[in-house]
Amino acid sequence: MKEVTSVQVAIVMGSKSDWPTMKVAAKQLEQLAIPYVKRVISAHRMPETLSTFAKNAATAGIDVIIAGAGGAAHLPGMLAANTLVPVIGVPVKTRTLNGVDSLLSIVQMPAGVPVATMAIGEAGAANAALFAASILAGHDPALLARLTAFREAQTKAAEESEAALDD
Ligand code: RP5
Repeated sequence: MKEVTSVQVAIVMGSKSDWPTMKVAAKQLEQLAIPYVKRVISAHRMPETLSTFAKNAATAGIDVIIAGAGGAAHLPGMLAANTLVPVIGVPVKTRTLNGVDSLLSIVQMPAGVPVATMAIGEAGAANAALFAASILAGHDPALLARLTAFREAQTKAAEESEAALDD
């Protein structure tokens, strides 16, 4: 079994302005006790840094990359182009086009370079963390137990929510 390293997930965002969205992924990882690093790496403003980061990700012990970007959101795709570490893309909601631009930029990858694209915004960020957890849980029984408990608690909360409905 693979040794669990100190950092398993990298949360990468194109701008500091993406952090309110990507923080949701960070909090979800923390809830599941998954170690992560967070980085601001702009595909357009920092192309050399992007390339170096992605090429070194696997040897740095990163098992999954969560990449959030908005607008012409090339970050997840360009990370995926430079590494075999799985990349999960989060389309950040934009002021002008509500994140549909981000979604289409991230999801429409050419065959051969996959990005697992989540929903726009905070739901996508939360699910990116949970998707990363599912990937990692295949080799980590303790994480699998935490993820199972998360799902069970979620189901229980949904079932109990019915009792709080107004007349
Ligand atoms: C993208 O451009 C970033 O991911 C961000 O969502 C968007 C706007 O960036 P800022 O102008 O706020 O830095 O690269």
